[in-house]
Amino acid sequence: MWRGVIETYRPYLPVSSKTPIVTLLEGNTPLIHSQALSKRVGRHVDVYLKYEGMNPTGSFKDRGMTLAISKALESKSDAVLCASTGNTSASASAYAARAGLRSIVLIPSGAIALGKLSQALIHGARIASVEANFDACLALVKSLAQMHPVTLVNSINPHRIEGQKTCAFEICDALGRAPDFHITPVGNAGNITAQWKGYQEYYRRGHIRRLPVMVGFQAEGAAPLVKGNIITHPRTIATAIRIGNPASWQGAIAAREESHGLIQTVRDKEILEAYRLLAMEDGVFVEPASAASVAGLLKLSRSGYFHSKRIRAKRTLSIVCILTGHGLKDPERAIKSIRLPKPLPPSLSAISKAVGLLRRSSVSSRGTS
Ligand code: AN7
Repeated sequence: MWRGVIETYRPYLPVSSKTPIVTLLEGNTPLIHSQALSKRVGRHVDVYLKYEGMNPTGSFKDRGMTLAISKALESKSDAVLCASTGNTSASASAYAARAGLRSIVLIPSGAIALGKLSQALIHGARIASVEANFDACLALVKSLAQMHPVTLVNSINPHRIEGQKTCAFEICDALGRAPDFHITPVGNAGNITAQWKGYQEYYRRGHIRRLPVMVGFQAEGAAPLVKGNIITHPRTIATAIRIGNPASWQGAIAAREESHGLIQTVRDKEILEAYRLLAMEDGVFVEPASAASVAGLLKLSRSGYFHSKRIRAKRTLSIVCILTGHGLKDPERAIKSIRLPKPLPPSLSAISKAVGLLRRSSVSSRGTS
């Protein structure tokens, strides 16, 4: 039986026999081969999707939160605090509920997806909906954490990074080696930092013989790491990564430099195309921010990046795209991107016509039926 990321990777994590383990059995998410994307990228390339939306609260945050909340409990904290574009607050409030801790979350008012808000509400978080963006909320929780005896569970909490590195372990365990390329959306940059740390630790322990090239994608209107400066008013439809001053800035740059990787931008239009493509061709429903990795994959592919790498490598290349959050987090976006069906009378002919089920005999007389 799967026992969650802490029990599975205990020797790699800062826990002891005294740590009370708070888990929802996160991790062990599917690594799905995508025939559709492999074909699009080209011959001798295998594209895999690490579907982190399958975690208990629907995002990768659970990997870090199981550890952050377990350590908060161990240190006798009675409340946890975070700022969030939605997923961190969903995860923190669920794990805090399970641990019997109070959770307090600051969210940018009107800027988080409905599913995520509903999670924080139902798990009993005290929610402050702040008239400011995520970066301002993060600055506020840092101050609050200094003034009150509460544990900050944003990714500046090192336990979050420790837990999240298990994503890299799982990918290596599943493939039997590291992928050639690891592509991930980047917002506050905790995840790319954690994933790189995970690969490095597996490398140092001799579990893998090569490290992957780390590739991050930010939304064009929220790309401080690409532009090289803080973005005061970040903009993107991908609300999860609408972040202008990432906390793990240095970690992301180190991952890029040390792995000879890239951090680039994708436009909202490209994100939405990848979002629909994943749903329509792979049957995988993600939230818009998660589609940034696949949008980036396709952008790099069009530029010939993988082709030249493959020629040099003289073998099949493997690429893993991290799909950070579930599509059901943001149902409004799905409904906005596809036309909603109109209500119909309960009549066979009206329904058949609407759903494109033409009777054989009527195919030849289309338009007259
Ligand atoms: C679906 O919940 O920052 O680069 O407050 O929810 O580690 O920040 C969420 C980030 C990617 C970016 N995909 O990860 C929050 C928050 C999804 C996300 C990211 C987030 P980081």
